[in-house]
Amino acid sequence: HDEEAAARAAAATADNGAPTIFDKIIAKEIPANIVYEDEKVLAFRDINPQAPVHVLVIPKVRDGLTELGKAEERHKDILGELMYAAKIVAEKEGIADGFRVVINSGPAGCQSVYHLHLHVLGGRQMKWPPG
Ligand code: D5M
Repeated sequence: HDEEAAARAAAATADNGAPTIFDKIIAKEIPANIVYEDEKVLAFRDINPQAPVHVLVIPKVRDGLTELGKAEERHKDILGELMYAAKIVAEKEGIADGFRVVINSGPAGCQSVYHLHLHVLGGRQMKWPPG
């Protein structure tokens, strides 16, 4: 059944608090095409780009922030840092006049990597609604 397969796929990628591939990118154990980095955030090109510019912005320390739906009060500062870094990335990539920021949260939000990340997308005309 399609529904069963979808449920299995969602469960397979649901948040279990385990380290993710992004920890290896932060530790520079696997390569990434880094476009911006500061003390708190790292931004690198998505391996499966959905637009001419597709950059992921992540906190260098996850601190339990696996998904936006599980954010707590203590995460408010880093959430602001991530949003501001998205704007810096857009400027660096030359798309500051028009771009999109997406956060997928949880299985129904189509999240696949449980280390909170902002998708910064641009370089083409974006459409609404997203899928
Ligand atoms: O988005 C997770 C995103 O992470 C998805 O667009 C692919 C991307 N990804 C996965 N592995 C890598 C590596 N190694 N480098 C760069 N990008 C990667 P989500 O919102 O969780 O569906």
